[in-house]
Amino acid sequence: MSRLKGKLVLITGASSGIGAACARAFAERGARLLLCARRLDRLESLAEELKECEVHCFALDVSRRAEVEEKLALLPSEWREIDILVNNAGLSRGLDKLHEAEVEDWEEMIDTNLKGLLYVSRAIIPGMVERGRGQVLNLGSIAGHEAYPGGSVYCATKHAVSGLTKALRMDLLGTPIRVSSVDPGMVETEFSLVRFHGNEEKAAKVYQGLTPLAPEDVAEVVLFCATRPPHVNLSEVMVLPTDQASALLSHRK
Ligand code: NDP
Ligand code: 8X3
Repeated sequence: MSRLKGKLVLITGASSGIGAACARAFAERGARLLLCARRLDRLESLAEELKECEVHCFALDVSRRAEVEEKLALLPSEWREIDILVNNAGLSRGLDKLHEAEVEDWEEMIDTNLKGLLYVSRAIIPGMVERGRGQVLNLGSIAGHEAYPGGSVYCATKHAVSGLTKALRMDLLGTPIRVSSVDPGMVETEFSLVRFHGNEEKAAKVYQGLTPLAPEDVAEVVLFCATRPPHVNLSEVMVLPTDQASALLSHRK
């Protein structure tokens, strides 16, 4: 029987890309899904697609601390005992030199990728500790291991995710709760469109001449982490397209 049957999985940023692909992958294995993001209409369409499975969607901006605390505390009772938290919500804004970049872009990345992930984790992990079961899967990035020009603050947030994931694993040592980070290279999602503030031409260039990962490729890795036996914790998994060797080195035809 699937290890995930009936397990309650909370996925942040499930309205697009990797988060939506994770929702589909967990749904196929019989999990119950709590899906959140800011675009509720997108979540509702996804829930409609997954109607064979139990899904509860709600609008949540992870960067708003009071909203995170309130909405997660007010979940209906049958949706409170979260077994698996997929901290996926995140974005990049801009690819500008640090001394030329927009401060608003930095704040959005820090507030979402770092503070948002922390707010959600702080709200959910105490219940896992109390119940003596749970798993936290954080979406890091190759940008959490390497830096690249123009990526200063995005890379800083993903380095921070790497650091806090390691420390959290230490904090939870002695409990059965597993903590992993899944760290992809280039994945074709709305990520680059968001980075370039909706400029489709610039976004398309990121993947030109190479085969990037699809969001489903990353979801399979997340699912693999979630389906290991309880004594096995994949602490950190980096997954790159074959056409990418490092943050700065890709093969393009
Ligand atoms: P997408 O832009 O396709 O998806 C990002 C998701 O995050 C959306 O569902 C978006 O939903 C949600 N989100 C953004 N801001 C917030 C917020 N404030 N509150 C709640 N949800 C939010 O990009 P990806 O799927 O590629 O990105 C998912 C994760 O993977 C991110 O953490 C990203 O950094 C990471 N990653 C991506 C890589 C890539 O190359 N694509 C590579 C490595 C890591 P909404 O707008 O509806 O709120
Ligand atoms: C997304 C991958 O290389 O664009 O985290 O930063 S990269």
